[in-house]
Amino acid sequence: MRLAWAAAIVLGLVPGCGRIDFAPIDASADAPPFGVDSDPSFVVIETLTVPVDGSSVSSTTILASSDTYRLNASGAITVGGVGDMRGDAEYHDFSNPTDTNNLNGQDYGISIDHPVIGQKVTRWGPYVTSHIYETDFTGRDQTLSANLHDGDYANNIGTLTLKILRKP
Ligand SMILES: [Ca+2]
Ligand SMILES: [Ca+2]
Repeated sequence: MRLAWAAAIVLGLVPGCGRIDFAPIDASADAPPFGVDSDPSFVVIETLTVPVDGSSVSSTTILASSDTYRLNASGAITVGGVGDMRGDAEYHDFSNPTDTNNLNGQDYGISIDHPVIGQKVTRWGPYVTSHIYETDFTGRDQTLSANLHDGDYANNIGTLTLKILRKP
Protein backbone atom coordinates (compact mmCIF):
# COMPACT_ATOMS: atom_id res chain seq x y z
CA MET A 1 0.00 0.00 0.00
CA ARG A 2 2.68 2.41 0.99
CA LEU A 3 4.75 1.44 -2.05
CA ALA A 4 1.89 2.06 -4.46
CA TRP A 5 1.25 5.43 -2.90
CA ALA A 6 4.91 6.37 -3.20
CA ALA A 7 4.99 5.22 -6.82
CA ALA A 8 2.03 7.41 -7.62
CA ILE A 9 3.82 10.40 -6.16
CA VAL A 10 6.99 9.68 -8.10
CA LEU A 11 5.11 9.27 -11.39
CA GLY A 12 3.47 12.58 -10.80
CA LEU A 13 6.72 14.36 -10.18
CA VAL A 14 9.10 12.86 -12.75
CA PRO A 15 10.90 15.72 -14.47
CA GLY A 16 10.49 15.71 -18.22
CA CYS A 17 6.97 14.36 -18.16
CA GLY A 18 5.89 17.88 -19.03
CA ARG A 19 6.99 17.39 -22.61
CA ILE A 20 4.92 14.25 -23.00
CA ASP A 21 1.89 15.84 -21.43
CA PHE A 22 2.34 19.18 -23.18
CA ALA A 23 -0.60 19.98 -25.38
CA PRO A 24 0.73 20.78 -28.85
CA ILE A 25 0.13 24.38 -29.77
CA ASP A 26 0.74 23.78 -33.42
CA ALA A 27 -0.28 20.25 -34.24
CA SER A 28 -1.69 20.90 -37.69
CA ALA A 29 0.02 20.27 -40.99
CA ASP A 30 3.34 19.31 -39.46
CA ALA A 31 4.95 16.09 -40.58
CA PRO A 32 6.70 14.01 -37.95
CA PRO A 33 9.29 13.36 -36.72
CA PHE A 34 9.73 16.22 -34.34
CA GLY A 35 12.76 16.94 -32.25
CA VAL A 36 16.44 16.50 -32.78
CA ASP A 37 18.37 13.31 -33.56
CA SER A 38 15.19 11.47 -34.40
CA ASP A 39 17.19 9.57 -37.01
CA PRO A 40 20.92 9.51 -36.24
CA SER A 41 21.73 8.18 -39.71
CA PHE A 42 21.28 11.69 -41.05
CA VAL A 43 24.44 13.79 -41.13
CA VAL A 44 24.85 17.54 -41.37
CA ILE A 45 25.99 18.61 -44.84
CA GLU A 46 25.66 22.39 -44.44
CA THR A 47 25.01 24.87 -41.64
CA LEU A 48 23.47 28.26 -42.35
CA THR A 49 23.14 31.28 -40.09
CA VAL A 50 19.71 32.81 -40.50
CA PRO A 51 19.71 36.58 -39.96
CA VAL A 52 16.85 38.12 -38.00
CA ASP A 53 16.41 41.22 -40.17
CA GLY A 54 14.24 39.38 -42.69
CA SER A 55 16.96 38.99 -45.28
CA SER A 56 17.50 35.58 -46.87
CA VAL A 57 20.45 33.24 -46.66
CA SER A 58 20.97 30.60 -49.34
CA SER A 59 22.63 27.22 -49.19
CA THR A 60 25.59 26.47 -51.41
CA THR A 61 24.39 22.88 -51.57
CA ILE A 62 22.06 21.97 -54.41
CA LEU A 63 19.40 19.73 -52.87
CA ALA A 64 18.64 16.89 -55.27
CA SER A 65 15.03 16.02 -55.95
CA SER A 66 16.01 12.38 -55.64
CA ASP A 67 17.02 12.82 -52.00
CA THR A 68 15.09 13.42 -48.82
CA TYR A 69 16.73 15.87 -46.49
CA ARG A 70 16.09 16.91 -42.96
CA LEU A 71 16.16 20.52 -41.86
CA ASN A 72 17.16 21.33 -38.29
CA ALA A 73 16.36 24.82 -37.01
CA SER A 74 17.66 25.95 -33.65
CA GLY A 75 18.52 28.91 -31.50
CA ALA A 76 16.79 31.64 -29.58
CA ILE A 77 16.78 35.37 -30.27
CA THR A 78 15.44 38.58 -28.87
CA VAL A 79 12.39 39.26 -30.98
CA GLY A 80 10.62 42.07 -29.12
CA GLY A 81 6.88 42.25 -28.79
CA VAL A 82 4.99 40.83 -25.86
CA GLY A 83 5.92 38.57 -22.94
CA ASP A 84 9.57 37.68 -22.53
CA MET A 85 10.34 39.01 -26.02
CA ARG A 86 12.24 35.85 -27.00
CA GLY A 87 11.79 33.89 -30.19
CA ASP A 88 12.95 30.69 -31.88
CA ALA A 89 12.42 29.08 -35.29
CA GLU A 90 8.62 28.96 -34.94
CA TYR A 91 7.39 30.66 -31.76
CA HIS A 92 7.80 33.93 -29.92
CA ASP A 93 7.24 34.80 -26.27
CA PHE A 94 8.51 31.72 -24.45
CA SER A 95 6.38 32.65 -21.41
CA ASN A 96 3.33 32.03 -23.61
CA PRO A 97 4.60 30.38 -26.81
CA THR A 98 2.89 32.05 -29.71
CA ASP A 99 2.96 30.85 -33.30
CA THR A 100 1.88 33.99 -35.11
CA ASN A 101 2.98 37.59 -35.22
CA ASN A 102 1.28 39.96 -32.85
CA LEU A 103 1.28 42.76 -35.38
CA ASN A 104 -0.11 41.11 -38.48
CA GLY A 105 -1.19 37.61 -37.44
CA GLN A 106 1.10 35.93 -39.97
CA ASP A 107 3.10 32.83 -39.20
CA TYR A 108 6.23 33.91 -37.30
CA GLY A 109 9.38 31.83 -37.79
CA ILE A 110 11.94 30.53 -40.26
CA SER A 111 10.55 30.21 -43.76
CA ILE A 112 12.12 28.02 -46.43
CA ASP A 113 11.98 29.16 -50.08
CA HIS A 114 9.12 31.58 -49.40
CA PRO A 115 10.65 34.90 -48.38
CA VAL A 116 7.49 37.03 -48.50
CA ILE A 117 5.67 37.50 -45.19
CA GLY A 118 2.41 35.58 -45.22
CA GLN A 119 3.73 32.85 -47.50
CA LYS A 120 5.52 30.70 -44.92
CA VAL A 121 4.88 27.03 -45.72
CA THR A 122 7.45 25.24 -43.56
CA ARG A 123 6.06 24.15 -40.21
CA TRP A 124 8.42 23.27 -37.38
CA GLY A 125 6.11 21.32 -35.09
CA PRO A 126 4.95 21.80 -31.50
CA TYR A 127 6.81 24.18 -29.20
CA VAL A 128 9.79 22.62 -27.42
CA THR A 129 11.88 24.23 -24.71
CA SER A 130 15.09 23.05 -26.39
CA HIS A 131 14.18 25.35 -29.30
CA ILE A 132 15.46 22.67 -31.68
CA TYR A 133 13.10 21.65 -34.45
CA GLU A 134 13.34 19.30 -37.41
CA THR A 135 11.28 18.66 -40.48
CA ASP A 136 11.74 16.55 -43.60
CA PHE A 137 12.44 18.35 -46.85
CA THR A 138 12.48 17.05 -50.41
CA GLY A 139 15.11 18.60 -52.64
CA ARG A 140 14.16 20.58 -55.74
CA ASP A 141 17.43 20.32 -57.67
CA GLN A 142 18.31 23.80 -56.47
CA THR A 143 19.69 25.55 -53.44
CA LEU A 144 17.33 26.50 -50.66
CA SER A 145 16.87 29.88 -49.04
CA ALA A 146 15.76 30.73 -45.53
CA ASN A 147 14.58 33.90 -43.86
CA LEU A 148 12.80 34.88 -40.67
CA HIS A 149 9.21 36.00 -40.89
CA ASP A 150 8.36 38.56 -38.24
CA GLY A 151 6.06 41.52 -37.87
CA ASP A 152 8.81 43.91 -36.77
CA TYR A 153 12.47 43.34 -37.59
CA ALA A 154 13.80 46.51 -35.95
CA ASN A 155 13.68 45.06 -32.42
CA ASN A 156 15.36 41.73 -33.23
CA ILE A 157 18.77 40.71 -31.86
CA GLY A 158 20.71 37.52 -32.56
CA THR A 159 20.76 34.83 -35.20
CA LEU A 160 19.14 31.45 -35.72
CA THR A 161 20.80 28.34 -37.12
CA LEU A 162 19.59 26.12 -39.93
CA LYS A 163 21.30 22.81 -40.59
CA ILE A 164 20.72 20.70 -43.70
CA LEU A 165 21.03 16.96 -43.06
CA ARG A 166 21.10 14.05 -45.47
CA LYS A 167 21.62 10.32 -45.30
CA PRO A 168 25.19 9.55 -46.43
CA1 LIG B 1 10.53 41.49 -33.81
CA1 LIG C 1 5.14 30.29 -36.23
